[in-house]
Amino acid sequence: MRAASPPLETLGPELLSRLPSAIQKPSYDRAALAPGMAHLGVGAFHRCHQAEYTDDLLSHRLDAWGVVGINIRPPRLAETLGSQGGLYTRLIRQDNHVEPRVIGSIARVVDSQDSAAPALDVLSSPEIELVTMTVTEKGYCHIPSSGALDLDHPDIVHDLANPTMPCSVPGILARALELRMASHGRPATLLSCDNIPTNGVILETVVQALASRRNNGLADWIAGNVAFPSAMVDRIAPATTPADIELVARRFGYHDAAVVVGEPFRQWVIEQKFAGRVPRWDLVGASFVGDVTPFEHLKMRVLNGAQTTLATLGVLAGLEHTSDAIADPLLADFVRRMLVDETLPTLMPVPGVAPLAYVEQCLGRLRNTAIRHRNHQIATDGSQKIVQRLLNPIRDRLAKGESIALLSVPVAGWMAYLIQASARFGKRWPVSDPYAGKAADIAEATGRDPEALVAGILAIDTIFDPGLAANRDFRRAVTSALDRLLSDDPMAAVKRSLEQ
Ligand code: CS2
Repeated sequence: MRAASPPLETLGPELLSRLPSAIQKPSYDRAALAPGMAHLGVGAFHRCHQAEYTDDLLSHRLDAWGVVGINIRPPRLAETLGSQGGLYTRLIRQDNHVEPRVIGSIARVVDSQDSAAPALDVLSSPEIELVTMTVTEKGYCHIPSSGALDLDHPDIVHDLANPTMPCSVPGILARALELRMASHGRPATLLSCDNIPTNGVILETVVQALASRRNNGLADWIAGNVAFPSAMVDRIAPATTPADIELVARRFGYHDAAVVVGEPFRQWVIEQKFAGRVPRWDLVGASFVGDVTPFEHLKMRVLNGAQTTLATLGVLAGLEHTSDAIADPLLADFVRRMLVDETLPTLMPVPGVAPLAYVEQCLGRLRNTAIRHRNHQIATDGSQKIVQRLLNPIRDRLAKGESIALLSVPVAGWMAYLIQASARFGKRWPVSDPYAGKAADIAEATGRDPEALVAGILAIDTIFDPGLAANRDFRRAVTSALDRLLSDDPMAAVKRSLEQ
């Protein structure tokens, strides 16, 4: 009988010097890091993006910023990153190629899921000069169609009643700034790294909406001392799976519960608008620019638009990952035609970018078979994503009287996904979207008649602004696409949309 193999050692500071030489690791003194910034929402994307840029700065001795990572929502960080001293493995994967690196820029982690107090302690301390965040689109508690704070959001209702012990991201940030104003008064930069257009403006709007209700000068203090730059962030980094943890164990011989996997491509364009110091991320590949708008539109409408299209149509066709969906010639053809014919003409010129080459680069990235990005993951919270990815280019085209025959198909795909996914995928992947319940109610009330169904869903004015919802061309295009998707095999429906 073979003896059971000993349990693998877990990644941590003691293991660093014994890691296989193929693994790049922090060469700087982590004990000397002075955490000048905090990050809210330490998920796969942060670990694969901003934390890596900061690690680059530290590795090249260009700056000495460390990060305090905070989660105010699950998962808890203490048992994973915390017990590994903040260290984790970042794998860059392209088809058969794997490039491992241990990242050390997260100096400390804080769990604040049970109460806002631990997060407020960090965010209000004078050492913290910058707060970055990846809290997902819905974390801002804004109304997607208008960008205003959603005063009916249950977390905002809670925070208005309990301003000193808030639970939402805007509430926690407003309270932290209030504590800063009342104690040391030091300025701060709050840098959103979520996929929302003008994310800095949205963040400022939701924080100021709460601050202006305080009547203690907070709103004015924020206006004079806090900067909210917008940023465009890009790297495909799906949620970590047990297979990723297993890969590290098998190939490199240690256990790491906080592994992240990303593609080689990365981009970060940040509006140059700071209060106080900011890490020199521009020295390691990020760009500081005067206006991020053209970059945001390009990325959200092309890359993210393609992802949402492949995800919703792919899921309906029973395809698991983005790379499976784009491997289907019909879906690939559909997405390319949609992007080239309808999306690109809505974009403003972007310095240094050739639009057609950018489309091909994005499609190439989505074909990377080593990135197991589940269509269901991308379809999650679709209601918070379609405005910037699909509805904004649709609105621009309608204003010029241009066709939206292709862009309306993924909008209908999103509706079909919301309506059909629970029945079709059930417990395997429950639909997760703040509007899933509402869509199901509308489907039931209308007996799934496409015209009534579309009318019901377009009446959700927090997603569809009234002007768009009332547009007859839009309504007609979405209704006919939804009709086909609900009655045909989804692939046949996509084919018919291309033949129109
Ligand atoms: C994806 C994004 O899940 C999603 O919504 O579309 O996370 C996407 O992978 C990133 O924006 C890429 O930068």
